[in-house]
Amino acid sequence: MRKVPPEEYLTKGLYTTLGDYQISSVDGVNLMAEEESKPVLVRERLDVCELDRARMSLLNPALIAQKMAERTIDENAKPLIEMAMKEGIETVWDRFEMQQPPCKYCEAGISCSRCTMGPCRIIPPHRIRGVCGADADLIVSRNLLDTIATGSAAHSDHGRDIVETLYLVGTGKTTDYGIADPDKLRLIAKEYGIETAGKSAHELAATVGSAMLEEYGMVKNTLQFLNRAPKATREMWDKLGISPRGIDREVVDCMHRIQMGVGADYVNILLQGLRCSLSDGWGGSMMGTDVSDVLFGTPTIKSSRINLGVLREDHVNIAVHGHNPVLSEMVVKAVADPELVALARKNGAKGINLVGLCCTGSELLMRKGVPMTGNHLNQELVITTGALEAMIVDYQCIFPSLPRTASCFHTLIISTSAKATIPGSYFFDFTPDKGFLTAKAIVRMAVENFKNRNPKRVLIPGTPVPLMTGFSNEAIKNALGGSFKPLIDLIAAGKIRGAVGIVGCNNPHVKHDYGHVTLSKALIKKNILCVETGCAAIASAKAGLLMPDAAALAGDDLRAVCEALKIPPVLHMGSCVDNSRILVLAAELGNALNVPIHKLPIAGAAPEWYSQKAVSIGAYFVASGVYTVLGVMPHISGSSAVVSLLTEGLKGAVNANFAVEPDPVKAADLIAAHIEKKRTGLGI
Ligand code: XCC
Ligand code: SF4
Repeated sequence: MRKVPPEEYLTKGLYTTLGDYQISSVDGVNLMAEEESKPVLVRERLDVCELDRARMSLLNPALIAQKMAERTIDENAKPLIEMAMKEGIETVWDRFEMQQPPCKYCEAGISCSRCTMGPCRIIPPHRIRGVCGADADLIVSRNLLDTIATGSAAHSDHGRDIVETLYLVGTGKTTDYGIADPDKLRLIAKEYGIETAGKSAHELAATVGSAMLEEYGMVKNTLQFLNRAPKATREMWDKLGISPRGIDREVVDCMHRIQMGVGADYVNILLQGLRCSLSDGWGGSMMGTDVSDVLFGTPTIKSSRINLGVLREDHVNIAVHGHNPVLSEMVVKAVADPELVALARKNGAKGINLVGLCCTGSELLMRKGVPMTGNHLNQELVITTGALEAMIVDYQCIFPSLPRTASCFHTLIISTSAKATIPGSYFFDFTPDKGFLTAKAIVRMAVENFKNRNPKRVLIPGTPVPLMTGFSNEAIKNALGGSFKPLIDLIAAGKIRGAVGIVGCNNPHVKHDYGHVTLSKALIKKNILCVETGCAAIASAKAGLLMPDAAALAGDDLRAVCEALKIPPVLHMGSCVDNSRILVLAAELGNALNVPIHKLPIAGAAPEWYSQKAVSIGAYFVASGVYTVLGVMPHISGSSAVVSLLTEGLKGAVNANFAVEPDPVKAADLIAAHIEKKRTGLGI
């Protein structure tokens, strides 16, 4: 295949169209099947595999066995990790090893390259200020604010895409999507003070969509959903001056403060971090969750299956990876299209098997029961099964290296967001106005690719684990008979000591899934209910904790509750934007008891977090009054002032703080002690 020189790449526009380069088929795949939606090869098709694999020397089998055991507790992942090492297919763990040891200045957060007077590092005792005069406290806090703003922007921009879709549905600019939960839309409209009488769901969609889009700007100067929080919590924010004003505004304010010569006081900088995170949790993410429920349905309790074993040898396998249900919901529709199913059969497959990965997988799992392959560190392994025809990605948490992994197999990586084009992927410009047509073209490409699969290279390990999902607040209330009162009574009676939101990612710093599963098990043993989202929930699911029979692992009281209600001791509440469901749950408990969130016997934990988004989540948990324990140390150790503010000082401001504890068993002890203290405070 002809390589595209960069100058040509630039002059021909952002993408190299397949037409320009006469690539009408790759490995026999007809890429021009759909007239309306044509894929575009981003830059060039990667074919680095042979070279790379030759470069990786043959490892001794004992070392392979040792690494396999050290890297994960996911039994289905192990055979694939082993195969990848034997065949020299690079994975995240190999790259992690190659990055060791890390730069100690970056790790401590005391390097700065914000401007060209630098880059600067703080090296005590003499080099204690950057060229501009910034000291360690300022450099660390600016770096942290940058991280929070990035995470908040990612969540909130995802929320914007969902809200925009609602608006397009309401104004008739797309007919591919409908209003799946008009009742929820009406409730939201009322919260916004919008008259609902006599209005159709579509009219309301337009009005609510427009009102929500306004909250991204700065005319209104407040966010509607902040009013869901208990009054005392809102007063705390106002007093501290951290009530968010507008979603985009808070992100821009952060970026302004970290420009050289603006923010100079680390306390002021970190407070803005809290404000920006609140605009994510109670703003962008909460809109993302609620509007996704309106468009695609509020999750109800249902069953499904999980792990790499959900791939099927005799089916066309398609994985959706990323975060945005606007794409994945259309793919769900497309894989059921009779024409495409017939095409799959014509190509020799028994049908089309759609599976999820990471948060977009959680969205589909919660609402549709679509089976799930795994979490963040499973993403390359899904490809190495050799049974995946296409991985369709949107944005966030997608390894840029996926096309390299795919080049060792027949798998196509299909990117769909103009924000996240990936060299070596086939790009479809996915927009809601022609969502279904594009999804169909993508699925057709995957189906046609089935004949390129090499059956000799297929390795689908093990059998899937069953799970129970769909625990939206609405579904939990339903299961409890219509309100949270029975839950409150159980907590008051001490049958459930409290609840913990376990959230966040995988990170090669931690043995894959070990942090999540160990912490969850330790907490349920102490009669503490776990509510989980994102990759944490997926880890627990793979370990069987999302099944009612996992109650056998819980303490006696929690076990009895789970058995009576026929629910698991670990509840799956959704993707990472759905951490807003945990905020709403906390708010509703606080409102019912008429106390601020910080007085509740609840906590948060992120045992394996990696992402900037996770920092924003942790920050809005703490800013909302939820004590939060991290399993991975953020890059802040270079400033004892910042560390002490986050782990102690914040108690005086938001009545909550961060703790860092890499050992999940010890983290469970910290959390249990905190919950008991809060129970005493409430007199229960
Ligand atoms: Fe990404 Fe959301 Fe983290 Fe998983 S948990 S690694 S952010 S997919 Ni959200
Ligand atoms: Fe150095 Fe200050 Fe520039 Fe950072 S902002 S690179 S500390 S001079």
